[in-house]
Amino acid sequence: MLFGRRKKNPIRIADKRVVEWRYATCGYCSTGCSIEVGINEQGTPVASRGVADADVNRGKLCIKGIFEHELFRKTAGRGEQPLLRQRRFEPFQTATWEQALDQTAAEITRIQHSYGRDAFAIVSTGQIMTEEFYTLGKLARGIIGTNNYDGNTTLCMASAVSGYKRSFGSDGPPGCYDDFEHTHCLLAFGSNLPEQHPIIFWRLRQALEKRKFPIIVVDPRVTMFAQMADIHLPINPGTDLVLLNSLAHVILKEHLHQADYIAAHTEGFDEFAALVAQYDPVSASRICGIDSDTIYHVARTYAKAASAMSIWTMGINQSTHGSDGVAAINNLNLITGNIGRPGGTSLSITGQCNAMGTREWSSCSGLPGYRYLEKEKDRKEISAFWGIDPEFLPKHRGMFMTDILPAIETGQIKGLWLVATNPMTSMANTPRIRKTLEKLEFLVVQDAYRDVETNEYSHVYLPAAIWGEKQGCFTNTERRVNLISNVCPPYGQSKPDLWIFNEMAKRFPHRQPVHFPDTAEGVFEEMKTLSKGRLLDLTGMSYAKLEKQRGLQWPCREGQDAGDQRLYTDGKFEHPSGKARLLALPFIDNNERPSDDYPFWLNSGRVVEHFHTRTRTGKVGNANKFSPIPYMEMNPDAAAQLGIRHGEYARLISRRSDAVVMVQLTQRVSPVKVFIPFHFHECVNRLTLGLLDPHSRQPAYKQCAVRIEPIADQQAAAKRNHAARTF
Ligand SMILES: Nc1nc2c(c(=O)[nH]1)N[C@H]1C(S)=C(S)[C@@H](COP(=O)(O)OP(=O)(O)OC[C@H]3O[C@@H](n4cnc5c(=O)[nH]c(N)nc54)[C@H](O)[C@@H]3O)O[C@H]1N2
Ligand SMILES: Nc1nc2c(c(=O)[nH]1)N[C@H]1C(S)=C(S)[C@@H](COP(=O)(O)OP(=O)(O)OC[C@H]3O[C@@H](n4cnc5c(=O)[nH]c(N)nc54)[C@H](O)[C@@H]3O)O[C@H]1N2
Ligand code: SF4
Ligand SMILES: [Mo]
Repeated sequence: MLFGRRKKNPIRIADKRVVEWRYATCGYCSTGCSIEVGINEQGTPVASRGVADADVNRGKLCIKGIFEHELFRKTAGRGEQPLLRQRRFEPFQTATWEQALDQTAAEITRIQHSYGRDAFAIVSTGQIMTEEFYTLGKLARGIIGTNNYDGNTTLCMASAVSGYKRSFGSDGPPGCYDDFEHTHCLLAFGSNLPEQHPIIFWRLRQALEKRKFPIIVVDPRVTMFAQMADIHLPINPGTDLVLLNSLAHVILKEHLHQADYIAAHTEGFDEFAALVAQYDPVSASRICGIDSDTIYHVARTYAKAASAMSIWTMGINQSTHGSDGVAAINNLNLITGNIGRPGGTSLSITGQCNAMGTREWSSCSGLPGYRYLEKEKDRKEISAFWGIDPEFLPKHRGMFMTDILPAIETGQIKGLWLVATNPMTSMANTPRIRKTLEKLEFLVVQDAYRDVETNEYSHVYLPAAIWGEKQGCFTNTERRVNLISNVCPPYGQSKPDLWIFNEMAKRFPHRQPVHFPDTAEGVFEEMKTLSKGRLLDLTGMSYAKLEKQRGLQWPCREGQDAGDQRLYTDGKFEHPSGKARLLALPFIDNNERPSDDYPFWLNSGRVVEHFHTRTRTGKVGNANKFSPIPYMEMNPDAAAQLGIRHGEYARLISRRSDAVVMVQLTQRVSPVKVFIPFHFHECVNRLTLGLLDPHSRQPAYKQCAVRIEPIADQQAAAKRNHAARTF
């Protein structure tokens, strides 16, 4: 008997006539997949493939990576040449690079002279190369000299950075993907790994195929990850800290903690134990919505596992107690002795392709190489190395991105330079951001795409080259430094960000004579020198070695063949005492909550096919076609009560503003919650409040209250939506 089709119809892969494959690293998420872009005889990028011998992705790519070569050909909306205008909203005039850079430098100088050095702010990103971050940091701190310099990583990784610093004395995720191969229990908080980090998820699946271990997913929504988990904890929004304190409560009460590890390697135990004593599972369950039996079960499973690891992403970081949530995850791993061991770790899954590079080298929150502005020794070291007056450096970090925008509102900041970030779409409360940007005397937008919404408010637009059009490194979630090497030339007259920063530095000759290497490799060598002997030692790396070994994890010291897989393996931490800190973290309930007028919890996040504000995936047909318009996940019972049907448009109203979305009915969300992907302009962020975490200043994008109304005129809503969304 014959099963299946008699005649197989093998998939034919079109011959793209590739003559050369060029090595790079994917420019979307922080997984850090090694990619090769195929070039045809005409020099056009025509295909992408995963690199088989790269440890991260082992030949695989996700849907975004596999179509990445299309970015070099789909040039709709790309910036071809610099643009200038005297007044915002007037038509732009094309300009030469000279004119655009001169104009920008003149405005920076004017604003600083009139209002003080800190009245000009700079906000960068997690999406340029580490060499570019380092150079921008040198320019911002050493030449322009503004303390109001930060990155969009405040929207993304700030809570992880802050939590790691508070617990371990330094930033730096201590684990790696190989931990999946060794762990006996994985606990994931607010992370939808299969969609947001598909290849890290694939690594996890591979480990699970060899050896079964429990997967526990904490997420208010039934995500793809929750669906494959052994245990799903549908937590009440914004209450992870309560659950974490309660897990610790059970572990201490039942003596499941590692007393020897705690005594040898931590401090603060007594205060911590006294605090978690108040979080018995019955009381905790009333706040976090997870029943007490399940809390006991998870606590015992985690603590009794031979090794256990926690991962988390935005469900923790984007919260009013994001930093505390991170520190509480670190607490859990410290009391169970799960730090720096194979399969035992506290691993922040990072976000953007180079979210790590900005944390390490950008000088946004401090000085390069995890140095602090607050430490005199660090200021002296860097000022001597750059050749600047140490007094020129501020003694404390300045404003975070989320404080810079309100400071424009109050007139404290008059000029802004945005590098590779699109706050008009990505910041909470769009109507407020709109009014804020209108107040600026001068805005310069440096972005690969001129159609990026924020550019509507700029005076100068500087067109940047995208990742494959330049050279440099990204650091991924497991601290692996990966190389990208000039896959093709920059589009039009666009220029690598490194070139733009170097050219800008030349326009402040009267300030301080600082050396700026011309090439990315020259900058990398400078960073290596500064990294020597530090936690993030790079001295054992070179560009050639990075390509040959498909990335290297830091620390990688001189003479080392490969980098260290894990941090803190000896139980020594970066606090002056050498110990990690167990922190007592009381829960404060300060979120906006559903009420009679606004009865739904609004949650927001991502889908696999899109990246952020869609400047890129919105133009790639094979990504955009899956969700070309904004939509909302809504529970069928809640929709029925309001008379809303699947596929219809509905209006959401929050205390900030309103938005119209198409309704997708699904059991993924409970009747009191809705979820909207944040990729669309004038959509979910018109509604969000974005209360800030007190330590990290990261916005709580995932919790606010809305009301939902059906729309009578469906045709008008569809027309409006279609017109507004298609590129
Ligand atoms: N396809 C794709 N991949 C991406 C990106 C992209 O835009 N598209 N962006 C990259 C970037 S920069 C980032 S930061 C990462 C983000 O990666 P993730 O954090 O995994 O993605 P999100 O969808 O933002 O949020 C994850 C989950 O948090 C849950 N959540 C909401 N509130 C809570 C809560 O109170 N507690 C808990 N425990 N969970 C909660 C949401 O329901 C959601 O499922 O993805 C990276 N990868
Ligand atoms: N409601 C809600 N809002 C959110 C989130 C959420 O979960 N919910 N998540 C937040 C998070 S985690 C993040 S990371 C932010 C992301 O928010 P943004 O950083 O504002 O979003 P992107 O679309 O990634 O913007 C990056 C820009 O850089 C440009 N670009 C790409 N490569 C280059 C380059 O090499 N050089 C230059 N100069 N430009 C380049 C792109 O065209 C794009 O315009 O959004 C945040 N906003
Ligand atoms: S998992 Fe992330 S890094 Fe890998 S191909 Fe997909 S988007 Fe790129
Ligand atoms: Mo992010």
